[in-house]
Amino acid sequence: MRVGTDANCLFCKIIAGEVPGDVVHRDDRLVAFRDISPKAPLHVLIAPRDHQPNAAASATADPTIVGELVASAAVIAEREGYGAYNLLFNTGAEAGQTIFHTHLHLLAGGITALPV
Ligand code: IU
Repeated sequence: MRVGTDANCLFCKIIAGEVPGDVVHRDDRLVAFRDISPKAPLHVLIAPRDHQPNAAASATADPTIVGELVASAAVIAEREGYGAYNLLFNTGAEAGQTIFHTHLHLLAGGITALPV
């Protein structure tokens, strides 16, 4: 599958390593990095390399990718020492989405505020 990027997208730049990010996992399909403004002791964003504006668009473009994000969240949470966690996709500006590159919020250890 051809991986699309958007030259104006911050998360595309973090994924490409052009902008620094606290990356906790990267592979050929996705990149995971710590949220710059964490809302829980563990707050990681897991983003597909392929630029799509939200999770629904990613699921349409690449039907397996959303499952891969969720599976990656489980691995990262366990590695960070958390057996329980919350997952969230904000979709649409009215729902609090601010970065229009698909990302799954992984939160664990006690949410202090919703990441919206
Ligand atoms: P949202 O679902 O689009 O609202 O989430 C965007 C997240 O990206 C939000 O939690 C920000 O704190 C986070 N973030 C980041 O980790 N690094 C950045 O440089 C910027 C935003 I700008």
